[in-house]
Amino acid sequence: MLITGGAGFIGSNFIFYIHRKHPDYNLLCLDKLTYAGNLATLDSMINNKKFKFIRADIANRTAVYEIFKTEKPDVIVNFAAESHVDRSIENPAVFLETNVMGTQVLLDACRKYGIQRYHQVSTDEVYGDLPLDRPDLFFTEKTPLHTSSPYSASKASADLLCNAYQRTYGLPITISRCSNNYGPYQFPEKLIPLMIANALADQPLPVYGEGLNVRDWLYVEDHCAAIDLILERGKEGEVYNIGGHNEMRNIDIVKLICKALGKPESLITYVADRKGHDMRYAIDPAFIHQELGWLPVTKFEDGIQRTIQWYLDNRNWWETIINGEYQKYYERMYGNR
Ligand code: NAD
Ligand code: TDX
Repeated sequence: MLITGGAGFIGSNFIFYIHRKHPDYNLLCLDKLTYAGNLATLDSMINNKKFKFIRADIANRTAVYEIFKTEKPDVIVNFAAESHVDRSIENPAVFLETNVMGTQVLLDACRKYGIQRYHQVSTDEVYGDLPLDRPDLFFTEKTPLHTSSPYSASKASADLLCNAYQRTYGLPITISRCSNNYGPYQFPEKLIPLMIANALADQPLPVYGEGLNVRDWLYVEDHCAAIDLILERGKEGEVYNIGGHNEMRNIDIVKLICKALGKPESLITYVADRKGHDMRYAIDPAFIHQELGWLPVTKFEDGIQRTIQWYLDNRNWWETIINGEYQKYYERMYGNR
């Protein structure tokens, strides 16, 4: 199984999950190790005989073809992406390069060398957003694509390419669109780890706008389990929405983190809103439940406690990141906000 982007947040959790669940699988991780990829995350796998790591860019056709030629993967799960909305607003180009062109290179490699299954890890952001005053509305697999940010536009483009390669060339492709993930090893530029890290340092907690935007949070392992099921029993050409009906306002998440860490809510600082900020995401997971029997197992109350404890126990992992290139990004993003 070739796992691209496996040195990032969800990809690394997927590698751990798959290795536990299917210890006989040979796993190959391909990752460019951008600012978001961290080989230290994969420390526990590096010397494992069932695991191999190759540093490469999915948009580098020569490198990708060479890997397909020599490694002959049966299955590929594509997590590799530029994944942060705020960075896509700053600089969209690299999002198109990795998320669109990179996906195309992988699909072409599958055409050339053959594949049993290509799985594209997509996002609920391809559906755009829902209004706050219509709690009865949810994203289903039939909801039209309607993107807001360069990030979501690049992910939707990749999905359309996957559909086209499935229909035109008959490639065995599945797509999943998941809601917001949280859990261990998430890069501290994203809401939950950023607030944990800042709170622990008694730094301001920058909430965009009024903090009323709603996200539908899923523990990362539940996402991994859903992908594993899709690989085993999903139907080629199908899209599966993944989410656990766990909608929360940003401000409530930040207050919960303050409480859990014994920090005052006076740290909360309202800052300029994100441009084009999506109001509400909410997945209807009925299809994957009915078709594959998937249901999330981790309750938010447990998952968030486990996540906060993980960041307390693994300070070294995220403090190293925060002390590096990330500092310049933080200054650019939040300095004059
Ligand atoms: P992440 O940013 O933590 O990790 C991305 C990984 O991809 C990193 O290891 C990075 O080095 C690697 N990468 C980037 N560009 C690459 C390239 N050109 N070639 C090879 N590797 C490259 O992202 P994440 O949060 O783990 O997200 C993984 C996937 O899941 C993405 O496709 C994202 O769109 C999707 N997704 C994320 C969420 C979420 O809440 N985080 C929700 C739904 C879907
Ligand atoms: O400092 C912050 N303050 C703040 O109020 C940050 C970083 C975020 N926010 C808000 C913006 C969003 O409404 O919190 C919410 C969550 O923000 P992010 O963690 O950046 O996630 P989001 O934009 O919702 O996108 C995430 O979920 C879908 C992932 O980053 C994507 O990769 C995934 O596709």
